[in-house]
Amino acid sequence: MTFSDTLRARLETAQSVCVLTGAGISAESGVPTFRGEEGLWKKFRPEELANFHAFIRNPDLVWEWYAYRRKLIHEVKPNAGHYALVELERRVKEFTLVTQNVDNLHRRAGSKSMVELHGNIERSYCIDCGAIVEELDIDSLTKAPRCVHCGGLVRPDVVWFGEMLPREAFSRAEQAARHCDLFLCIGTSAVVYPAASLPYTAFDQGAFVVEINRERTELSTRAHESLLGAAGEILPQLVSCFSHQEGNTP
Ligand code: BV8
Ligand code: ZN
Repeated sequence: MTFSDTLRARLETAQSVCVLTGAGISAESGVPTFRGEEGLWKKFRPEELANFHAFIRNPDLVWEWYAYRRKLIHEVKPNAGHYALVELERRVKEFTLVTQNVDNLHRRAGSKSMVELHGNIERSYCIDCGAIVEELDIDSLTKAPRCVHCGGLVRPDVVWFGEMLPREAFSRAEQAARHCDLFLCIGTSAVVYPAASLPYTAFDQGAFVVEINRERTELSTRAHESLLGAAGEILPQLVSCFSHQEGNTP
């Protein structure tokens, strides 16, 4: 892919980079996205599964759906797009990766400076006493487990629709969007708020906003550059344009 001279210049001079990723960056690992033809919402209704009331109404159904997604995630690996962001983190002085994904693939690829806005499917907690549940052999469970301390229902540690994002996580993400000079928005339909507000926050303070997506989104008309294609192909080429900054060579 050829990049414009403006984009190249921005990549070479960027001092502070903020990246927002969505389900699209994991698509090439084999993880289904939410919207689009093969999306999860085509088969399942988010209202029935990704919200607290659905969980209280039918905890075993919701738990089974997350167990299915967790099992699928255990069978896949990070892809070239995830690894390109690990390399980018090594090359720039200030770097924050903000992900909407709950699939843990960025962490498995080796990303360090990262914010999980919507939680992580590998973690669970008790809705009554809040106890974090680690030791459960979750994959063998088909029913929503009960807390060993108080008997309360155990839920996945993900942010459902209608729930607040973790305060510290979102404020870190906002800070990064406010102070970056380059914002990369990768593999997201940019429709779920407040995560989708971050590229606009960056744009409004003068950052150069680049979108990488297989198709155009609501953000495409506002981004300075919209690169159409697969994240796993574009990102390695994009990252190779960043020169190592002193004090950051591995
Ligand atoms: C909140 C986690 C404050 C769990 C998810 C009414 C009542 C309450 C709230 C609202 C309301 N109306 C609107 C809202 C706000 C709501 C919202 O934004 N709704 C939208 C849909 C209109 N937001 C919330 O509820 C948030 N909380 O607002 O709290 C509040 C509280 C009470 C009352 C009012 C307000 C919570 C949002 C978090 C919800 N949790 N999931 C789980 O994963 O199971 S959302 C879900 O969507 C995922 O987390 C996902 O991360 C997120 C965004 O989706 P994407 O990642 O963008 O994925 P998508 O499939 O959409 O797109 C993939 C893209 O990749 C596509 O563009 C595709 O072209 C591209 N692509 C595909 N392959 C590739 C690729 N790109 C590059 N390369 C490829 N190879
Ligand atoms: Zn408990």
